Amino acid sequence: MISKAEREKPANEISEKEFKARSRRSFLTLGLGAAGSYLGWRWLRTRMDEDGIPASFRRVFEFNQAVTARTLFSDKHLAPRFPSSAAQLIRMNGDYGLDDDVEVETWRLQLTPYLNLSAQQSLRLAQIRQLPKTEHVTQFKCVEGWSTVVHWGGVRLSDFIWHFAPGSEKARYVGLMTPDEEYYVGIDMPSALHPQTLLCYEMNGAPLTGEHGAPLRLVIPVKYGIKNLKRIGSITYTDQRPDDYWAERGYDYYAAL
Ligand SMILES: Nc1nc2c(c(=O)[nH]1)N[C@H]1C(S)=C(S)[C@@H](COP(=O)(O)O)O[C@H]1N2
Ligand SMILES: [Mo]
Repeated sequence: MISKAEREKPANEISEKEFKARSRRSFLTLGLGAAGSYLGWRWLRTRMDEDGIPASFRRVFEFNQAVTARTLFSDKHLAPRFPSSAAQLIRMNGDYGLDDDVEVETWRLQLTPYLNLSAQQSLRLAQIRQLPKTEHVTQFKCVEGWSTVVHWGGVRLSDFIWHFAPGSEKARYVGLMTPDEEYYVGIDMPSALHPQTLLCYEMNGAPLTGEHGAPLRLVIPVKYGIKNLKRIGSITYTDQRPDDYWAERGYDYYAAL
């Protein structure tokens, strides 16, 4: 379970300055180590890659970056965060469940709490937006082999649960579906409660567009794109493993990164 302090800690991106300082520090540490050996240096010199950085050096640097990402950036296994200047436009991929036009005014999120601990609810976007806004800049990865750094804004799914369906965090799964039920995903509760798991209404500082899942989409950086359901119509808390569109077609149910 995530502590109160952890929940309230902002998931915002680190500043660009800090990001650069961290990279510089790890680079310098490695640089000193490499300089220690003249023979090593000679060997490195013979293996420059296209940027003039020795290939073996780069490999160590990249490995070091990955370790840095895990140890410094992530107390609780946070996905690596990037400066907002690294955010890019993401391609549109996958349009199951996006056929109908959906207006923010008429759209409602149908919420079915765990074991009916509280009543079913039909929520407007304005109600959801009242929860604390959370942003992060993270890498979005599709199983097809591409990735994009995106700046997301919305509310934490954990905040949403505690506010609208307290007790539902005891369920084993969260099931999400598009309004027309054409696309659907199942998320294990630990991943749903992860501090970077968001119900998003903003992308790169602008309101989410229709093709990217307006009015509200799931962004879950600990999982592949297939789990990041666009245009949520319903959320259900349950112990039965919810149906999952791509799991039914042979993909791993958890699609964890
Ligand atoms: N409703 C819906 N959500 C979806 C999909 C889809 O087909 N329909 N495709 C998924 C896949 S495979 C990916 S990679 C991402 C792509 O999100 P994007 O279009 O914002 O880049 O959306 C995910 N969510
Ligand atoms: Mo994808």
